[in-house]
Amino acid sequence: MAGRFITIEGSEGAGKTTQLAFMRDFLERAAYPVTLTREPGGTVLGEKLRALLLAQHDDGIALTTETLLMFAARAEHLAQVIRPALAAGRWVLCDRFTDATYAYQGGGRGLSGAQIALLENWVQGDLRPDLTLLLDVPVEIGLARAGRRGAADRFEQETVDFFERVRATYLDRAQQQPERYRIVDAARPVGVVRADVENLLAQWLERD
Ligand code: T5A
Repeated sequence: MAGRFITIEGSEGAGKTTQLAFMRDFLERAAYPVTLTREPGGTVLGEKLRALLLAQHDDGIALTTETLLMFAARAEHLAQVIRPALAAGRWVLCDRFTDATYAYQGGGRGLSGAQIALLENWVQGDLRPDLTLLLDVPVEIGLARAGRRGAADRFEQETVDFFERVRATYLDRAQQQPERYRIVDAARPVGVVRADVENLLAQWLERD
Protein backbone atom coordinates (compact mmCIF):
# COMPACT_ATOMS: atom_id res chain seq x y z
CA MET A 1 0.00 0.00 0.00
CA ALA A 2 1.33 3.45 -0.89
CA GLY A 3 2.20 5.73 2.01
CA ARG A 4 0.84 9.18 2.74
CA PHE A 5 2.49 12.55 2.18
CA ILE A 6 1.86 15.10 4.95
CA THR A 7 3.41 18.56 4.96
CA ILE A 8 3.53 21.27 7.60
CA GLU A 9 3.71 24.96 6.69
CA GLY A 10 3.71 28.39 8.26
CA SER A 11 5.82 31.51 8.47
CA GLU A 12 8.94 31.90 10.62
CA GLY A 13 8.73 30.60 14.18
CA ALA A 14 5.25 29.10 13.76
CA GLY A 15 6.43 25.94 15.55
CA LYS A 16 6.57 23.56 12.56
CA THR A 17 9.68 21.67 13.66
CA THR A 18 8.36 21.36 17.23
CA GLN A 19 4.97 20.01 16.14
CA LEU A 20 6.44 17.72 13.47
CA ALA A 21 8.35 15.79 16.15
CA PHE A 22 5.07 15.33 18.09
CA MET A 23 3.32 14.21 14.89
CA ARG A 24 6.01 11.59 14.26
CA ASP A 25 5.56 10.25 17.82
CA PHE A 26 1.77 10.22 17.41
CA LEU A 27 1.89 8.28 14.14
CA GLU A 28 4.58 5.87 15.33
CA ARG A 29 2.49 5.09 18.43
CA ALA A 30 -0.27 4.11 16.01
CA ALA A 31 2.29 1.85 14.22
CA TYR A 32 2.65 3.90 11.02
CA PRO A 33 6.19 3.84 9.53
CA VAL A 34 7.31 7.48 9.38
CA THR A 35 9.97 9.30 7.38
CA LEU A 36 10.63 12.77 8.79
CA THR A 37 12.28 15.25 6.45
CA ARG A 38 12.46 18.93 5.52
CA GLU A 39 12.77 21.48 2.71
CA PRO A 40 14.91 22.96 1.49
CA GLY A 41 17.11 19.97 2.34
CA GLY A 42 16.45 16.34 3.17
CA THR A 43 19.29 14.96 1.01
CA VAL A 44 23.07 15.51 1.00
CA LEU A 45 22.83 17.78 -2.05
CA GLY A 46 19.64 19.42 -0.78
CA GLU A 47 21.26 20.35 2.53
CA LYS A 48 24.14 21.98 0.59
CA LEU A 49 21.60 23.94 -1.46
CA ARG A 50 19.81 24.88 1.79
CA ALA A 51 23.04 26.32 3.20
CA LEU A 52 23.49 28.39 0.02
CA LEU A 53 19.87 29.59 0.13
CA LEU A 54 19.92 30.62 3.79
CA ALA A 55 23.34 32.32 3.72
CA GLN A 56 23.84 36.02 3.03
CA HIS A 57 25.41 36.83 -0.35
CA ASP A 58 27.00 40.23 -0.97
CA ASP A 59 25.30 40.50 -4.37
CA GLY A 60 22.02 38.90 -3.27
CA ILE A 61 20.36 36.09 -5.24
CA ALA A 62 18.12 36.75 -8.22
CA LEU A 63 14.53 35.61 -7.64
CA THR A 64 14.68 33.17 -10.57
CA THR A 65 17.87 31.64 -9.19
CA GLU A 66 16.39 31.35 -5.69
CA THR A 67 13.27 29.65 -7.05
CA LEU A 68 15.20 27.25 -9.28
CA LEU A 69 17.48 26.30 -6.36
CA MET A 70 14.39 25.53 -4.24
CA PHE A 71 13.06 23.30 -7.00
CA ALA A 72 16.49 21.73 -7.64
CA ALA A 73 16.63 20.72 -3.96
CA ARG A 74 13.01 19.50 -4.25
CA ALA A 75 13.73 17.39 -7.36
CA GLU A 76 16.56 15.65 -5.52
CA HIS A 77 14.41 15.24 -2.41
CA LEU A 78 11.60 13.66 -4.43
CA ALA A 79 13.98 11.30 -6.24
CA GLN A 80 16.06 10.24 -3.24
CA VAL A 81 13.66 10.35 -0.31
CA ILE A 82 9.99 11.19 -0.85
CA ARG A 83 8.99 8.96 -3.79
CA PRO A 84 10.94 5.89 -2.54
CA ALA A 85 9.48 6.26 0.96
CA LEU A 86 5.90 6.60 -0.35
CA ALA A 87 6.41 3.62 -2.67
CA ALA A 88 7.58 1.59 0.34
CA GLY A 89 4.36 2.44 2.18
CA ARG A 90 5.96 4.95 4.56
CA TRP A 91 4.29 8.11 5.83
CA VAL A 92 6.38 11.11 4.83
CA LEU A 93 6.21 14.08 7.19
CA CYS A 94 7.85 17.06 5.52
CA ASP A 95 8.73 20.40 7.13
CA ARG A 96 7.69 22.74 4.26
CA PHE A 97 7.15 21.87 0.60
CA THR A 98 5.93 23.67 -2.54
CA ASP A 99 3.33 25.72 -0.65
CA ALA A 100 6.35 27.52 0.84
CA THR A 101 7.49 28.47 -2.67
CA TYR A 102 4.05 29.94 -3.40
CA ALA A 103 4.14 31.80 -0.05
CA TYR A 104 7.75 33.08 -0.04
CA GLN A 105 8.84 33.39 -3.68
CA GLY A 106 5.24 34.07 -4.81
CA GLY A 107 3.52 36.09 -2.08
CA GLY A 108 6.69 37.41 -0.45
CA ARG A 109 8.80 38.24 -3.50
CA GLY A 110 6.17 38.62 -6.21
CA LEU A 111 6.85 35.69 -8.55
CA SER A 112 3.66 34.76 -10.39
CA GLY A 113 1.74 31.69 -9.31
CA ALA A 114 1.66 30.58 -12.96
CA GLN A 115 5.47 30.41 -13.12
CA ILE A 116 5.64 28.44 -9.87
CA ALA A 117 2.94 26.10 -11.17
CA LEU A 118 5.04 25.40 -14.29
CA LEU A 119 7.94 24.23 -12.14
CA GLU A 120 5.64 22.37 -9.76
CA ASN A 121 4.12 20.40 -12.64
CA TRP A 122 7.51 19.68 -14.21
CA VAL A 123 9.30 18.62 -11.02
CA GLN A 124 6.45 16.85 -9.22
CA GLY A 125 4.23 15.51 -12.02
CA ASP A 126 0.92 14.90 -10.28
CA LEU A 127 2.40 14.34 -6.79
CA ARG A 128 0.84 16.70 -4.21
CA PRO A 129 0.64 16.39 -0.40
CA ASP A 130 -2.31 14.37 0.89
CA LEU A 131 -2.62 16.67 3.89
CA THR A 132 -1.08 20.05 4.74
CA LEU A 133 -1.20 21.54 8.23
CA LEU A 134 -0.86 25.32 8.23
CA LEU A 135 0.40 26.63 11.57
CA ASP A 136 -0.87 30.18 11.50
CA VAL A 137 0.69 32.74 13.81
CA PRO A 138 0.78 36.56 13.80
CA VAL A 139 4.03 37.69 12.20
CA GLU A 140 5.39 39.53 15.25
CA ILE A 141 4.90 36.49 17.52
CA GLY A 142 6.61 34.15 15.04
CA LEU A 143 9.54 36.49 14.47
CA ALA A 144 10.04 36.95 18.22
CA ARG A 145 10.17 33.16 18.66
CA ALA A 146 12.59 32.72 15.75
CA GLY A 147 14.73 35.61 17.04
CA ARG A 148 15.29 33.88 20.39
CA ARG A 149 17.02 31.05 18.53
CA GLY A 150 20.10 33.01 17.42
CA ALA A 151 21.44 34.79 14.32
CA ALA A 152 18.84 35.48 11.64
CA ASP A 153 19.26 33.72 8.25
CA ARG A 154 18.73 35.44 4.88
CA PHE A 155 14.94 34.96 4.97
CA GLU A 156 14.54 35.91 8.63
CA GLN A 157 16.07 39.31 7.82
CA GLU A 158 13.14 40.21 5.58
CA THR A 159 10.68 42.95 6.55
CA VAL A 160 7.47 42.52 8.54
CA ASP A 161 5.55 43.42 5.33
CA PHE A 162 7.22 40.52 3.53
CA PHE A 163 6.10 38.07 6.24
CA GLU A 164 2.58 39.56 6.24
CA ARG A 165 2.39 38.73 2.51
CA VAL A 166 3.75 35.22 3.20
CA ARG A 167 1.11 34.66 5.88
CA ALA A 168 -1.72 36.04 3.70
CA THR A 169 -0.67 33.80 0.80
CA TYR A 170 -0.72 30.71 3.01
CA LEU A 171 -4.16 31.59 4.38
CA ASP A 172 -5.45 32.27 0.89
CA ARG A 173 -4.18 28.91 -0.40
CA ALA A 174 -5.65 27.13 2.60
CA GLN A 175 -9.05 28.70 1.94
CA GLN A 176 -8.88 27.73 -1.73
CA GLN A 177 -7.99 24.10 -0.99
CA PRO A 178 -9.98 23.14 2.12
CA GLU A 179 -9.84 19.41 1.27
CA ARG A 180 -6.06 19.32 1.64
CA TYR A 181 -5.38 22.04 4.21
CA ARG A 182 -6.09 22.26 7.92
CA ILE A 183 -5.39 25.59 9.67
CA VAL A 184 -4.16 25.53 13.26
CA ASP A 185 -3.97 28.59 15.51
CA ALA A 186 -0.29 28.34 16.47
CA ALA A 187 -0.17 31.44 18.69
CA ARG A 188 -1.24 29.34 21.68
CA PRO A 189 1.06 27.37 24.03
CA VAL A 190 2.93 24.36 22.57
CA GLY A 191 0.80 21.76 24.39
CA VAL A 192 -2.49 23.30 23.22
CA VAL A 193 -1.30 23.41 19.61
CA ARG A 194 -0.09 19.82 19.95
CA ALA A 195 -3.51 18.63 21.18
CA ASP A 196 -5.20 20.35 18.20
CA VAL A 197 -2.74 18.87 15.72
CA GLU A 198 -3.21 15.38 17.13
CA ASN A 199 -7.01 15.73 17.01
CA LEU A 200 -6.85 16.86 13.40
CA LEU A 201 -4.58 13.95 12.52
CA ALA A 202 -6.86 11.48 14.29
CA GLN A 203 -9.91 12.83 12.42
CA TRP A 204 -8.05 12.69 9.12
CA LEU A 205 -6.91 9.11 9.77
CA GLU A 206 -10.50 8.08 10.45
CA ARG A 207 -11.77 9.38 7.13
CA ASP A 208 -8.68 8.37 5.12
N1 T5A B 1 11.69 28.66 1.97
C1 T5A B 1 11.52 27.32 2.09
C2 T5A B 1 11.34 29.35 0.80
O1 T5A B 1 11.52 30.57 0.69
N2 T5A B 1 10.78 28.63 -0.23
C3 T5A B 1 10.60 27.28 -0.18
O2 T5A B 1 10.12 26.68 -1.15
C4 T5A B 1 10.98 26.60 1.04
C5 T5A B 1 10.80 25.12 1.15
C6 T5A B 1 14.01 27.83 5.73
C7 T5A B 1 13.59 29.03 4.94
O3 T5A B 1 13.39 28.67 3.59
C8 T5A B 1 12.31 29.42 3.07
C9 T5A B 1 11.41 29.68 4.23
C10 T5A B 1 12.33 29.70 5.42
O4 T5A B 1 12.64 31.04 5.71
P1 T5A B 1 12.79 26.59 7.67
O5 T5A B 1 14.04 26.22 8.31
O6 T5A B 1 11.70 25.61 7.67
O7 T5A B 1 12.96 27.04 6.14
O8 T5A B 1 12.28 27.94 8.25
P2 T5A B 1 11.93 28.54 9.58
O9 T5A B 1 10.52 29.00 9.51
O10 T5A B 1 12.99 29.55 9.81
O11 T5A B 1 11.95 27.44 10.65
P3 T5A B 1 11.86 27.82 12.11
O12 T5A B 1 12.70 26.79 12.76
O13 T5A B 1 12.10 29.24 12.40
O14 T5A B 1 10.37 27.71 12.48
P4 T5A B 1 9.50 26.59 13.00
O15 T5A B 1 10.03 25.24 12.62
O16 T5A B 1 8.15 26.93 12.54
O17 T5A B 1 9.55 26.75 14.58
P5 T5A B 1 10.24 25.87 15.71
O18 T5A B 1 9.42 24.70 16.00
O19 T5A B 1 11.66 25.69 15.36
O20 T5A B 1 10.08 26.89 16.92
C11 T5A B 1 10.80 28.11 16.94
C12 T5A B 1 10.97 28.52 18.43
O21 T5A B 1 9.69 28.79 18.99
C13 T5A B 1 9.41 27.91 20.08
C14 T5A B 1 10.37 26.74 19.93
O22 T5A B 1 10.65 26.15 21.18
C15 T5A B 1 11.58 27.42 19.31
O23 T5A B 1 12.37 28.02 20.27
N3 T5A B 1 8.00 27.52 19.97
C16 T5A B 1 7.01 28.07 20.70
N4 T5A B 1 7.03 29.00 21.68
C17 T5A B 1 5.82 29.34 22.22
N5 T5A B 1 4.62 28.78 21.86
C18 T5A B 1 4.58 27.84 20.89
N6 T5A B 1 3.39 27.31 20.52
C19 T5A B 1 5.81 27.45 20.26
N7 T5A B 1 6.12 26.57 19.28
C20 T5A B 1 7.45 26.63 19.10
